[in-house]
Amino acid sequence: MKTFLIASNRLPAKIKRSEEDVILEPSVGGLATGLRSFYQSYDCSWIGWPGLPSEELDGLEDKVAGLLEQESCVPVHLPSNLLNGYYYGYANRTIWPLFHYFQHLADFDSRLWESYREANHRFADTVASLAAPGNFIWVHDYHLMLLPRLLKERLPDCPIGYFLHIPFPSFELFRLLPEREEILDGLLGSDLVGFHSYEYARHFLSSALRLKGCDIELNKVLVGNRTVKVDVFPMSIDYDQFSSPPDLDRAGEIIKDARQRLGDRKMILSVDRLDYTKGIIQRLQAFELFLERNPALRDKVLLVLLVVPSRIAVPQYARLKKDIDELVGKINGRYGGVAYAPIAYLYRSLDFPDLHALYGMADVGLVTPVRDGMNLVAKEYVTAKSNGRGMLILSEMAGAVMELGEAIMVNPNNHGQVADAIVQALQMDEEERETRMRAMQDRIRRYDVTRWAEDFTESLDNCWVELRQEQAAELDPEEPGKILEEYLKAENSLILLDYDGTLIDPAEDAESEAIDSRLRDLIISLTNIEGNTVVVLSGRTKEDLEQSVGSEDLNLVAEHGVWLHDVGGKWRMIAPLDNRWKEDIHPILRFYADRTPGAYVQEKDYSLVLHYRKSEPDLATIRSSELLEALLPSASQMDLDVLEGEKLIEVRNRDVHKGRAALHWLEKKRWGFIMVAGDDTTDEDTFRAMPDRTFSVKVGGGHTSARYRVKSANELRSLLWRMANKKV
Ligand code: ADQ
Repeated sequence: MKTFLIASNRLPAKIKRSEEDVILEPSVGGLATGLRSFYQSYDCSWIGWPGLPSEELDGLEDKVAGLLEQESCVPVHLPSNLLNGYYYGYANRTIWPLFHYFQHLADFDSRLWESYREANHRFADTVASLAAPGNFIWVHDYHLMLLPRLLKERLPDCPIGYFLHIPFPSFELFRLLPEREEILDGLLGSDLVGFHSYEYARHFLSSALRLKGCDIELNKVLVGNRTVKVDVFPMSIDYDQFSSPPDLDRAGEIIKDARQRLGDRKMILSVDRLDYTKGIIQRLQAFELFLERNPALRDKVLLVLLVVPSRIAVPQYARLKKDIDELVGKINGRYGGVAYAPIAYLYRSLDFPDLHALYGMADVGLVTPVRDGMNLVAKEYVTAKSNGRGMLILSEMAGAVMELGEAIMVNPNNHGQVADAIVQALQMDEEERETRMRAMQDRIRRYDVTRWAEDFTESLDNCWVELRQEQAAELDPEEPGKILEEYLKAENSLILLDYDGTLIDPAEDAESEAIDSRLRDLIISLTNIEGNTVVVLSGRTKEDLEQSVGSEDLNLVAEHGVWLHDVGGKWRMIAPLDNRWKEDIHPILRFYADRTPGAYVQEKDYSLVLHYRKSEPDLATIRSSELLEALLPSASQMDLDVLEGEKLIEVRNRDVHKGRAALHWLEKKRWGFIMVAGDDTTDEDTFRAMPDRTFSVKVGGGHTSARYRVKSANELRSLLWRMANKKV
């Protein structure tokens, strides 16, 4: 059985003080209930803060640990000064507002950040002390965004998944965060990062691209020699629990009260945690407008406004509570009578039977957050209306809209639209309500919370298997083992080396004359060893390549295989080539370069290249796919290959590639040892053109057909130096 370690800020059970003792209470809330069945079917430990500052548990730590152990929970104790900076501070006063697009409420204070970092380190210490190689680690939410990286460094043999329960904002917002790069680094320590919606995943990828310059292949981010998968897992609820009939015997007085007060009025239900993102003020304003515009309906409805206390220690929440109290008072004062008030306001947490019964009674579920990662209340309400007799009004700004498209959609800031939606929901005919509600219920049933958890963990498992396959080729330049052994045994060796990205790192080594000259020494040393044939293959022009490595005493390939140069010989073309096609293709490339700031066209003897390394990445992606489409018809007519390289598109004669050029040397004799090293897609041609026994080495991350991998150009050079020094 797999072992899972789950880490989240809160545990599924919370500690409460009673006199001199402590007791354990189950936590409510989506994550705790959602993961319960998953949690019970695996060997799991849950690591989190037990809900009280450590000072309040002084002397009771053993008792707390014992109680939590019975629930397979392990506490991370945090003192109140740290909690203030980490939980009430950076998590809820910086990240929460910023990620929900309330930028004006975000507090950028480096002291809060320090606490956040410290708390994440404490979580890392606890998780690392419990983990064994092969354990699966699942980190949750915005409180612990640094944790994946801290764990990856200490537990390289554990798959790490991370799920964000709130929106990931657009790059324009995210870039405002002073610690944006540390946060991204933290998240990119995971093997799998999950979001509720595609939009959040897209924003995350865009930030990784723009801020870290990471290479992205579809939904995979290449980080050094690792791949991080990014995917969408819309969280759901326990369908069976909410779809079963409410247990009215267990429901309390509150339900009796509600029935009496309701009479034959229709009930509109609003349920949220106290939070400015939930749009409670805007909802009340819209309800007021509804009452104003519809005098005939005034005494026919009751809005039950249920608000759960939350984060009241954060000043904005205390202020919001006051504003809600006042607005409810104002509306009730204006539209209520002696025996009736249009809003029944409850500021408390309800037990499940009460909440469930209220969902069952409500004719309309009014869920209008101004921004919400998902919103489980909407799914709970729809599921609880198994008689099909309710209607959901849902904000476009909730992540849940993607799955609840049959609800009446509203913009929560458009009070007129929300007021009209209430009328529409109240007056909708039975058949239409039922059809819409059933469609939503079916979808929630198919993807309930258990499916969600399984989907995430299976996906993490798959990532790990893929990763291990990729890692199987990892080569330690200091201990190259078989590769060196075979090389030393062989009487004659063919060594084919790509230049940019393989022998030199374009970011770190470019334009460095010291590197160029040391590299020349290395290539010459290897070439001078008896029996060795070394070839440097490049996409550069022959002039450019000569300038970097010289030419006289080297075997070289320029322009991806158009030009060949043998030791002591002259440059010659691989085959007679025609380049008249350039007249037609050049204007197309230039047209795209002119419309893409930072892009330019390079003309080589037998190819044309559009470079866009310096362009705005999103625009470059759009333009390059447009360009590929525009080039396709001409390319097939003129027998040209269109190639996507590292931030470039190259057009060249078909069948001219490094692989073909490599054959020129491969076919010269029967080699005892063959090695090929490369870093990008153009080198994959060479890897594939070689016999199976070839020692192919990929430099850096990403998919490859090579057998081995080293992390960087620097590592490859170390390996080559060892080869040069061992056999002199
Ligand atoms: P929340 O912001 O807490 O969660 P939500 O998804 O609506 O928002 O979950 C609230 C939970 O609290 C629901 O399960 C609901 O039943 C319960 N609840 C609400 N009022 C209650 C009351 N008075 N008494 C008892 N229980 C009550 C965050 C993100 C969301 C995301 C979830 C899950 O902000 O966008 O959907 O995580 O990922």
